[in-house]
Order: sequence, then C-alpha cells, then structure tokens
Amino acid sequence: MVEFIGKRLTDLCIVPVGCVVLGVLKIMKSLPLILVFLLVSINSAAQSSRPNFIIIFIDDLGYGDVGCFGGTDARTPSIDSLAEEGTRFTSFYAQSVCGPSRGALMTGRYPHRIGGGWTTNGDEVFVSEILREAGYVTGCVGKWDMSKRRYQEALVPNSQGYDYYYGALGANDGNKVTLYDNRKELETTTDMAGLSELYTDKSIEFLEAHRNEPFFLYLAHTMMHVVIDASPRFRNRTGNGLYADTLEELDAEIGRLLAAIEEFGLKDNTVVLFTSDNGPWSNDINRQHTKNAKHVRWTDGPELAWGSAGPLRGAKGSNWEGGVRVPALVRWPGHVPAGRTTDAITSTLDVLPTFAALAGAIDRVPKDRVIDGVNQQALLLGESIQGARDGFLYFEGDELQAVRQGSWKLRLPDLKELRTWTESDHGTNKLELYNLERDLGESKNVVNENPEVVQRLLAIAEASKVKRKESL
Ligand SMILES: [Ca+2]
Repeated sequence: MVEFIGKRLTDLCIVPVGCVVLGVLKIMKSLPLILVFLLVSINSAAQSSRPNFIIIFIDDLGYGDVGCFGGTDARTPSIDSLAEEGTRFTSFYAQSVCGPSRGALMTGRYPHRIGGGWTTNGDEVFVSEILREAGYVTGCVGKWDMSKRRYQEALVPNSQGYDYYYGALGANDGNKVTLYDNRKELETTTDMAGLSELYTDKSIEFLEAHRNEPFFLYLAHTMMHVVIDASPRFRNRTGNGLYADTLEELDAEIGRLLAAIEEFGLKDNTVVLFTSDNGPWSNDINRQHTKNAKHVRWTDGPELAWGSAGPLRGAKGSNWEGGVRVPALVRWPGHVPAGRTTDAITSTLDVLPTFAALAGAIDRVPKDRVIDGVNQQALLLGESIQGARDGFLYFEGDELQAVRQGSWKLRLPDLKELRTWTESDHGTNKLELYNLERDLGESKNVVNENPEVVQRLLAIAEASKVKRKESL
C-alpha cells in the first residue's frame, strides 16, 4: 500500500506546477478507493500478525498410526496433507494418559501442579482464557476430561475460558457419552461411530459463525479411545480391522473440517495443530478387546481396538517413548515451513506460551506460577532449528520417572507410579540410559558405558525434583 501511495505521489510530483490542482482533484477522486485499499491492507496485516488457532486433539492415537508417520493400515490423506503443507514434529511430547494430558495442554503446566489432570484447580489459567482476554472468541468441541468426567460448575469448559462448548465431559469406556451444549445437559448416546461426524459438524458451525473475528477452536475427538466404532459406510473398508476403519472415518472428518477452513477463506490465517493426547493401548489387550467387542459386533476383520506406537517402545500410561511421544503436525501457510520435518524437542506444554506469543499476548502468560512450557515461536516459524528446549522431563503424577537431554534419555530407578492397567513393561526399574538418536526403540541400556552422561542427567533430575517441590 505504501508503494501504491508512493507511486501516486511520485506521479503527482513530476507533473508541472500548473497541473497540481488537477492532480489533487484526481487524488481526491480516488481517495475512497485508496481508503478502502488501506483498510483492507491494515486488516490483512493485523490478521497475518494475529492468526486464528485450531487444535485437533485425537485420543489414544499412536505414534505410528497415520500415513505421514509410517502407518499403513489406514489411509489418512487429510491428516497427511497437514504434513505436506506444514511441519512434522517427530519429538513432540504429551503426557501418558488422557485427563492429565489435557490439563498439560491447556495450562502449560505438568499435571501434578494443577490438581492431577482429570480435574484441575479452578484458578488455573487455561490457554483459552489467555486468548479470550486477548480478544479471541473461544470454542471447545468434544472430550473435556478435566472435571472428573462430570459437570462441576467451576471446572467445565464454559468456566475455563471457552465462550462455546459442545461435547462430552468424560470418556467413552462404557460405550456411552453424555453430551452437553454449553452448560446444558443433552442426551446420553451410545453411538460412538457418530461422534467424529457430530463434533466436526459443531466445529464447522463454530468456524462459520466466527469466521470474521479472531478465534480459537479446541476440537478434542473421542476417537480413537475404546470403545471405538465406525459408521456403516466405513465398516470393513480397509480390510485391516476396526481400528483402521475408524481411523479412516476420522481422517475423512478432518478432511471435511480442513475443506470448511478453506471454503471460509481461513486457511492462510489459521494455525492448525494436529496431535494426540497419549500413546496407544497395548497392555491388557484382552480386556480392551473384550470391552470393545462387547459393543461392536459387525467387524469381520481383526477386532483391533488399539493403535501402534510404530518404532517406539511402550504404550499409553508409561514414560517409554511410545506412551508420551505422539504424532504432531502444524500448518500455517506462508509462516510455518511446508514439508519440513523437525526432531527438535517440543511438547503440548509449549502450546500455551507459543500461542500466546503468536497472538501478541505473551504478557498475559501467568508470572505468579511455574509454566513448564516454553515459547516455540522461532522453531515454528523456521527461525530456529533447535527450538527453545534441549530436553524434557517425564513425570507420572508427582514422580519424575525419566529425563531427556538432547539424544540421551535416563530412566530413573525404583519407580512407584507405574500404571499397571495400561503398561506391563516396567523395564528393570534400575537406572537405564538410552541414546534415542541411535536407539529410538529404547532397546539397549548403555548406562555402564556412559557414566559421565548418567551423572549429568542425574543432576538434572535432582534439580528438577527440588524445583518441583519448591513450586508446588
Ligand atoms: Ca487418551
């Protein structure tokens, strides 16, 4: 625009003095056009510096399930398109189970600081509250799991910074969920197969209603958490079983959401983060199998009700990589490099400070408490290769179980908080050291060969324990 005005003024200046009046009249005549152009430009500038945000949070999706992370059982072209048009994060950490993972995502703090995870303290500051105060309209659709799976006035989405909520406050273990429209209880449904479509419909309605203002949408799907199911048109489509059929349906629904984003003209100005809350089930397979098969009888393929951690060891509920390292993709055309893969260490904990920074609201991040997340704006925008972290702390409840620094991961001894209902692989429960760069599957304990690394990581662990106690 400056260039445009400049050209007009230059044109005017080269005109002889006698023509100045005529020139001014010409400018006056085109003034409304200039003003419109100027306003559009200012609006675009404001929009590009202040994007919309959408988080697509999948439940129990494994590191190796989707195509762009090596999955082959289900075709996931819509999810994979985010990798082509955005950045793929291969060292992105959530927490090991549902509720705590959601608490960490929303607050940027480890679950033990915020009330455990399946519930939170009412005075925690959610990313939705920060963005709402910064002028965003905020919506949450889907599984909440931060109010002890029931309605609690102070802990439901509408009390945690969300202008709009539609979804289920709890999980679907019993093949049913009770739906809420904001604070109003609706029906209880047993149609697990219909939830992905329903949540997508509600998300698209929200986008359409708020397409002309800054918005934040947190879409937390109930799938792929058992009990899983697929709609009739997706059943037996893959030939690879129930899990793959259900994942193909979820991908199609994500495709419908991405198409709506494009149709509403929001694609270029919206940051889309796709990830999962924890790794896939693996332990107690018979129990999960039985639980799912009791409700879902149509399948004639293998009744696989859990996903794959791909090359990673372990599963949901553990601090092996397979429990907490999840697939993650971020798209923001023209800002986040397209087609890039980064192994820089990142986490759901980083979402709150990073989104706050991108929204120009970094000063709204609370300073009166520990924020475990870090601002990854530079990494996201391709201005940094390493990002703002050189490591990660693996907590289970208030027990620090492992420490990562660079490619080294030290698993601590004598762990007590081991979730036997999800994970039977507890390792040696002595000091174990792995080099994740050479040994992603945590198969070779090299603790004896690297005493200096062990000492360095033990020191980090000790300091982290002290810091945690001080900050509670
Ligand atoms: Ca989960």
